[in-house]
Amino acid sequence: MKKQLLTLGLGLLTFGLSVAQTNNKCATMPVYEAHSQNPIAKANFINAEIAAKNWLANPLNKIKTSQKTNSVIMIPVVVHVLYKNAVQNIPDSQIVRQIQILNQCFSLTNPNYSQTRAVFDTIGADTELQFCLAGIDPQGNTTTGIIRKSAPSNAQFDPIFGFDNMKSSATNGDDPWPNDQYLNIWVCDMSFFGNAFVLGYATFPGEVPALDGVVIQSEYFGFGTAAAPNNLGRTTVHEVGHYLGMRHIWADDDSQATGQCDSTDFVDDTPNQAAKSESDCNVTINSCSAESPYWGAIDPPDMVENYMDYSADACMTMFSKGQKARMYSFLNTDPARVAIKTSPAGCSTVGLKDLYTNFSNYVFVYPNPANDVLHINITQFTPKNLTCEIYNTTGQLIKTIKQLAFQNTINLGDLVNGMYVVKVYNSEVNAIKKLTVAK
Ligand SMILES: [Ca+2]
Ligand SMILES: [Ca+2]
Ligand SMILES: [Zn+2]
Repeated sequence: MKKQLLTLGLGLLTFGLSVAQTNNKCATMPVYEAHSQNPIAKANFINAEIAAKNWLANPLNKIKTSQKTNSVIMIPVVVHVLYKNAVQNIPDSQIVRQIQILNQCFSLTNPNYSQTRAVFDTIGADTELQFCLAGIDPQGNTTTGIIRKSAPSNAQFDPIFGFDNMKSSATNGDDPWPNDQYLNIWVCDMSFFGNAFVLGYATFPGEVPALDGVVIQSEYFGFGTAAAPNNLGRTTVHEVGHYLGMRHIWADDDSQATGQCDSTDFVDDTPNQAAKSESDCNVTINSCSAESPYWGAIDPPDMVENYMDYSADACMTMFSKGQKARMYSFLNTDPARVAIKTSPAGCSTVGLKDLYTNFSNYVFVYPNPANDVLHINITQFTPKNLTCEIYNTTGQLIKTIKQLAFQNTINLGDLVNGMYVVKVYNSEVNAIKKLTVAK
């Protein structure tokens, strides 16, 4: 056992160092390798993969997943916020916002889907999976679906020496809720010597219940405090993809400088890809020309739009239909993933109430000071018929924008420098923000 742990530590240490050097994002694969050292877990992973492949080999199932059923599966989420300081105790609005981003990305209603290149825009998938903060806790009581727990400042959650510590109260973390009823997401500080080199990691179907779920570095959850390129909540979308069985689109064979085209993510319509993207949006790369029969005579470029690449968040727009099929192959075979589809946990209405009580916390107006363009982002369960009005300091109405969406871009070209008041409201909610225009 000791030897195993030592190997594990060294393996992850190497990973950590290589991450720091190469701008990696996700620790899912090294964690998978580490967990697989437990023979029971390893057998479970293999069995989950075989069962899923067999399910998908049935042509009827393949057809089923390629069509929209118009019945949405709701997955209840519990978010364990573990904080060592006030900043890491992220606000409800940031959590609710992440849930909305998940829902947009999994239903193809993310605003940036329109940027998807034409070669891929017919294979984007509405996965018909949605997520909500859980409404009932394991004891049967109503809940916000959010747990907050203060951790000592010396608590280690890094994936080198504090491996999986966030998943147990015995190691300053928080125990998971049953993984057959809840998707557990731990939001915590995984930095190592002050270096947050891991954005997140997840466990694949077949994981033991005590470790199953997703872990995200605090500032990357929701529209957190992180700067581009990892600022639009796609880290959690990527990790929930892993939780549903998705592999990296380049299939993790890029350890050699030249990359490789001979491995697979087990999905036909995601093009073969030699190496991960480097947190960018390089649409010129076509790293592999040998593609699956799905593509026929076409040799598509690398799908940097895919959530399972390492592209910049702003570039990530889609899961493919083939990935949706693979998700459903686990959702129909892995016992925990099958069970969560009919979880009795329901959806929290408590979080929703907070949105109406503290609407201002859910309205993001930036940049401030602004130049020519202002963004107004509004978070989940965006109330209908929202109007934005911009007033100058004498109370004169300068600009009106009706029917605000989740994300709005407003041209300020006609505003002179000075102070303004931005009002966002409908018949039920009202938020006031101060704005400086400086050109
Ligand atoms: Ca593929
Ligand atoms: Ca190609
Ligand atoms: Zn990953």
